[in-house]
Amino acid sequence: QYSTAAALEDPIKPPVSVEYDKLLINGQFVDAASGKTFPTLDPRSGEVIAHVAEGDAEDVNRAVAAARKAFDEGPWPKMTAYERSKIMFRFADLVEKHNDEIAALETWDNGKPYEQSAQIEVPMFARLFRYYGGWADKIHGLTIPADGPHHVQTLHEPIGVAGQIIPWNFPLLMFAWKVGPALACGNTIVLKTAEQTPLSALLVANLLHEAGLPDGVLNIVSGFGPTAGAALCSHMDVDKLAFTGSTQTGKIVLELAAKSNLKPVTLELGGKSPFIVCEDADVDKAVELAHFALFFNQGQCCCAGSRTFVHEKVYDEFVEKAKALAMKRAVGDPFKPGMEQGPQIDQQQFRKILKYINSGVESGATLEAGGDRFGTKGYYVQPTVFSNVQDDMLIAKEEIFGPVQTVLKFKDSDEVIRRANNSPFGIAAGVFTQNLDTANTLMRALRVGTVWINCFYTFDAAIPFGGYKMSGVGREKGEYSLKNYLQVKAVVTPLKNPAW
Ligand code: TXE
Repeated sequence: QYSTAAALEDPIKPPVSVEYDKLLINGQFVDAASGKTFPTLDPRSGEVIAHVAEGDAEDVNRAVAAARKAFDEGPWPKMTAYERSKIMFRFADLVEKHNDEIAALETWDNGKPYEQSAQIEVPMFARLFRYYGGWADKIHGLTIPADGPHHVQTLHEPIGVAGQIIPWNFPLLMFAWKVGPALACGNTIVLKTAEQTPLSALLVANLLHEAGLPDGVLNIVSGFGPTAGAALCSHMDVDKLAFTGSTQTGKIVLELAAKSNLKPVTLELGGKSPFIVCEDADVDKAVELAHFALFFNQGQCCCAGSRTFVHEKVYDEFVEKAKALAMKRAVGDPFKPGMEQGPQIDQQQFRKILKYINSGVESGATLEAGGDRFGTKGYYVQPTVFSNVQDDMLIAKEEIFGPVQTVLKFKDSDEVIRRANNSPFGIAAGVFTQNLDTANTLMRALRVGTVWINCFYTFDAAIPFGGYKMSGVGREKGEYSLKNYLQVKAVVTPLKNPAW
């Protein structure tokens, strides 16, 4: 079954080297004030890729001061919107020019297949910056016909210094989702990357400066959550926070914002998304899409279709085919062509996933495929499928964030709606059906931020994304994301001659 595992003993040498390993403050790459560094590890082997400057509260203070100055004194927020958009377009061009280098660094630090980085994520990153660059000169307020002899208008102004904290599952795309709209609206930024994946952000930030970004507009503090992250959340001079990560940490972020200066917070958190296969489904296609919905990116997606609900009429056939497909999945060194799955991000996540697999077995679910680590080196996990999963099992309730598919059986629409919605999360759902009425019913009944019907992970820059319930607050991407980074100022002037 997993015959290539032996090849993992000798990881392929990545076609890139690490050039940027310091903090980015006021346009300069600098050491941490403490002089400390931390290792970032290769998930294929656990070996050190580089030692990166480790920012803490003092570095956050320096970075926020630089961002504050760049906001208050300009030129960024005061530049013409067209000038800002041109810099963002130029940046997208540079990203495309350096596509393979950026992709290789992303894969080395994160473990995702190189082909995924090079053919999907880096191009999508450039697309996101073009999308937001296109918005920069289309952001404007309204004139409002209020009662009384007044001229009323709104100004849409940048909110100020944005603090942004991102995770490790999509280091580049999370950078684009956060930095793109903030720049388009004229804000300045302090970004804290995830401690597992600090490298690609520093590389692209250098290109952003090459494209003409003024010093101090984007500052990057690599480091850990409870030190650098918490300092950013508590900072009195940060005007807005955007966070992507676990629900547990999201609560801390919100609390720190409330306890300091009540800065507004957008959160994009965990999930346990239903993927619903209806009785009329073409089973072969449903199996393929459900597989993609769960296993893509090593299962490390907040909106992974991690509760696969299958109608009883097609359940047995679905399970057999889902098992066969999982066992065929190409797992291996992410730099090897044709690989679909690389290692998990780190030892902590690797152990967490294996623990959930054990819990699935212990709670009586049927292990159809996988169930163990893959090979003996690094953080690879076998593509795993459980059938006969019940709603009250931990593997059906909690976010596993790994390549573990849990298949549950249902009888009718009302039942599956009730069970799908019976979760504290509400980030996304997949629906697989040929029946328009079923699709219409489910899309309205599901309490989630995105419903993909007969598709999954369609992530166009223009489509808003975010969670209901404990999956988050606010929306990213699309036009909706702009309002996270704007203040609305109402301006009222009396009219001397109300007749005109
Ligand atoms: O998340 P954390 P972790 C889920 C997934 C995963 C679990 C734990 O289930 O298994 O979370 O992952 C920063 N103040 N998701 O531990 O801790 C941290 O440094 C401020 C879902 O990696 O939330 C990193 O930059 N910041 C998810 C970021 O928060 C703090 C993506 C995310 O880390 C902090 C990742 C603090 N006190 C994990 N503590 C998604 N929604 O896509 C940590 N951080």
